[in-house]
Amino acid sequence: MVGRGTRALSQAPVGAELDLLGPLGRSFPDPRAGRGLLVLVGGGLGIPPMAAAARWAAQARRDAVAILGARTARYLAGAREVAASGMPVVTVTDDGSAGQQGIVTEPLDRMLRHGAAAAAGRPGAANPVGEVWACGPEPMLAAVKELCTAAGVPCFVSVERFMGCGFGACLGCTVPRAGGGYLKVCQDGPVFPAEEVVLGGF
Ligand SMILES: Cc1cc2nc3c(=O)[nH]c(=O)nc-3n(C[C@@H](O)[C@H](O)[C@H](O)COP(=O)(O)OP(=O)(O)OC[C@H]3O[C@@H](n4cnc5c(N)ncnc54)[C@H](O)[C@@H]3O)c2cc1C
Ligand code: FES
Repeated sequence: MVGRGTRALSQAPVGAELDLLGPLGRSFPDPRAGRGLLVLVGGGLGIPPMAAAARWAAQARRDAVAILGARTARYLAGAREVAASGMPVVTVTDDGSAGQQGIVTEPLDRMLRHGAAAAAGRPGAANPVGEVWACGPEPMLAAVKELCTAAGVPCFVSVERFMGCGFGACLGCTVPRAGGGYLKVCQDGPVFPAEEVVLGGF
């Protein structure tokens, strides 16, 4: 346990009253509004937030699949909770200690390509992968964005920054906006349409 806040939370007894501020910022879009197969991509510590997203998609009866990746089986925390939503889960680890050996972009690339190939046989048909939601390390988000852009599939990324205030006052959490300027991750995000942000600098 490194941080004071996490230690305090871990030591709070069951039933303790906590003072919380939220919800803040923008979440992933309403899964009922999207079309086609929803692919959730979680990398490392980006897997636990995907458990809530998976439950939301399942409650909305959205056709969805999850791709979860971590360095080793030990770092797959939250994968069981994602699977509990009932959606199929593809697991990858860097060392092959759980699931397929590889990184999350490999199965995502296959899904996007096969989807595009299947759609190619049906003129006018859209790629069956309708939307991708991603949370994880920023190089992973950048790689996921690149694949989705190439496939023409809408992509939403959950971006992380160290946050001072959480409600737009301190400007400590900015991410470059595509086309110039900056966006506040706490208020404008943390979830952004991937094309709105420049990724890779964190
Ligand atoms: C409650 C909570 C909320 C969070 N909220 C957010 C959030 O809003 N946004 C956010 O981004 N993160 C969020 N995170 C995760 C964030 O805290 C971590 O910093 C981040 O996920 C890094 O994890 P890691 O170091 O374990 O990743 P790593 O172990 O370095 O990587 C995990 C996996 O990502 C994939 N990967 C890594 N690098 C690449 C690459 N270059 N190309 C392709 N694939 C790659 C691989 O499959 C790898 O196995 C949250 C975590 C928690 C617990
Ligand atoms: S955390 Fe203060 S502006 Fe975002």
